[in-house]
Formats: sequence, structure tokens, C-alpha cells
Amino acid sequence: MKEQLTSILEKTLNDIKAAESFEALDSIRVNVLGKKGELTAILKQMGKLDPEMRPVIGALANEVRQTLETALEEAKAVMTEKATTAKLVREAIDVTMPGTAPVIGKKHPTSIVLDEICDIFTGIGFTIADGPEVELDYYNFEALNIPKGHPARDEQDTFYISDNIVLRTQTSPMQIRTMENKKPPIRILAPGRVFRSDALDATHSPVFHQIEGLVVAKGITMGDLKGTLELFAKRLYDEDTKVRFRPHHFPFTEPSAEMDVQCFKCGGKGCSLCKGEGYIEILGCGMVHPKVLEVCGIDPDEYTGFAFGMGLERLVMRKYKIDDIRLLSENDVRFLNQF
Ligand code: 2U9
Repeated sequence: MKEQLTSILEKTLNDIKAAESFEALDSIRVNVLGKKGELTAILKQMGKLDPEMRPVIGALANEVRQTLETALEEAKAVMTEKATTAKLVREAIDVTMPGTAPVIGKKHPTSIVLDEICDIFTGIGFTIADGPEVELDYYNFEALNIPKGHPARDEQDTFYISDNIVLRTQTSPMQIRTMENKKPPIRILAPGRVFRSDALDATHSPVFHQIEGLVVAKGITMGDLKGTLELFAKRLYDEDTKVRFRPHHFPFTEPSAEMDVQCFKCGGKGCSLCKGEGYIEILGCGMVHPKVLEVCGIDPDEYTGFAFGMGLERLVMRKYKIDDIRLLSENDVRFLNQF
């Protein structure tokens, strides 16, 4: 029995050394030290021994049990240490690595130009006016000297909600509403969405943005109009930008004009951007028609004013050389990420 105990001790110590997992250690513990283990089986044969041998073998058996339990604990501790170290290495975070920058939104090119233009005019004393997109025919046409049947109505293909309600075709109605409710001096900028029943294609959209301006006070002249709009062009493009005014006609202004800026790409020589003209049209303007002042209760003999209007997408497309207006409303991030 002594030899059996010694060989169990040697074999099991070797098995413990060779074990590579907690499960392996556990099965050694069960197979040797468990109720049905090898050591327990030997101890059950103690009754067969001579009485004087029992204490000797019992002591040896306890010593073997103790040695094996200590060996199992130590092996488990070493295995635990190794597992912890491996986990720490595996899950280590290099805190010196640069963080992953969160993807942030970008300002839309139309908003960039809109804000630029609003800043220019608020910077010289204009206030921003806002108003309804669904408008009465009166404010969109009649009050602007465009009575029913006037050819200007045909030019502007209009979305009619009902006989007297339209989707506004320009932001002028806000200016009428302001003149009805506010005594001069008036200096307002009216940006906003407008609607025309044009088919959507590379250069037309049924929904686009307009920015209109209105100044009404005593003694306002065409010189004030030209000076204000020239300053606007120089701040929007650059100080050397030249402007020119060409006579035009609008029902709500008299005299009327269109303002061109010298092509910022070729400096006036003529190129693809300005189609060889050397100048690019950016807005329409004129002195507010006396009938428009009158209909708002402003005496045209006491007050005069000027007004202007520009298509925002047109300016954005020129500035960023965008050849398809649909890109400005399709929310394609590959396009928007460039700004
Ligand atoms: C009031 C009186 C007059 C606004 C004006 C224009 C000239 C003009 C177009 C530019 C391109 C519209 O987007 S567009 O198609 N507008 O050329 N607009 S004067 O005149 C007003 C506005 C309000 C009470």
C-alpha cells in the first residue's frame, strides 16, 4: 500500500504540472481526492492492514492528500495569474491613441450663402422679415400692382390652393405686410422659400429660395439703391468687384433695373461661367412703384423707397460652380460633404 500511495503522489503531481486548464485540475481533484477517487479507494482498504501499520499508512495517506491539495491550489493560482495577465494584455487600451472624431453635420451651401447675405444687410441696419409661405392672392399679386389678368401672372406659373390662396411666388408679400403695419423708415430683408410650378430640371426647381429687400423712408433715391446694392456686391464677392445696372421692367417697381456683377472667374474678359459676357446677372431692383406704397397706406409724395430681389440658388450655383440645382435639395452626403 505504501508503494501505491507513493506512485499516486508522483503520477498526480506530474498530471497537475501537465494540466492546462481549470477543468483539468478539477478532474484530477475528483479522480484522486474525490469520494470515488484513487486515494479514497486505497484508504478504504485500511481495515485489511495489520493494526500496527494503520497509523503509519494513515499518516502517509494524509501527507499525500495534503501535498496534492497544496499542489492543486498552487497550480490553480498560477493558472489564474496567467489568465488575468492574458486578459489585461488582450483588453489593454492604448490611451495615447487619437480618438475617433465624431462625424458632425455641415452647413448646407444654400445656408452658407443665405447667412452671408443676411449678415451683410443686417450689418448695414436691415432687419429680417418672416411671413407665411401660403399667401393670399392679394399679397402675392394684387398689392404688388399685378391685378387679375395681368400678364405677369402668366409668367409666374403659380401653385393655386384656391381662387384666392396661392403658394407665394416671391417673398414680396412679407414686405407688403410690413408696410401695412409699420410706419417708415423701413429697412427689411425678406428671405424665404418661394414656389413656382416649373418642371424640375438642372436649372429649374418648383421650390427655391429668394431674398428680397425693401427700403422706404423720406428722400430715398435711385442713388441710394445703386450705392446699397454696389456695397452688397463688393461685400459678397470682393472690394474690386464692378457692378452695372441695365434698364428692366417689373410691375412693382418704376424705374426698374437688373444688376450684373463683373464675372469673378474671368474678371470681365468673358468665360464659360459668364457665357462670354464678362458680367453675371445677380438681381433685379427698382424704385418701389407709387401704387404699391399707396395700397399700403404710405403717401408716395412723402415717402419713396427701393426694392430688390435675388434667386438664392442661382447665386449658390455660381459661387460653387454647381451645374444642377437638384444637387441642392437631394441631400446626397457625397455632395454635401464637400462644403
Ligand atoms: C415690394 C415692392 C417691390 C422686389 C423685387 C425683383 C426686382 C426681382 C427676381 C429675382 C430673381 C425674383 O427670384 S427671382 O426670380 N426679383 O428681380 N424683386 S424688385 O420688389 C419689391 C418687393 C416688395 C413691396
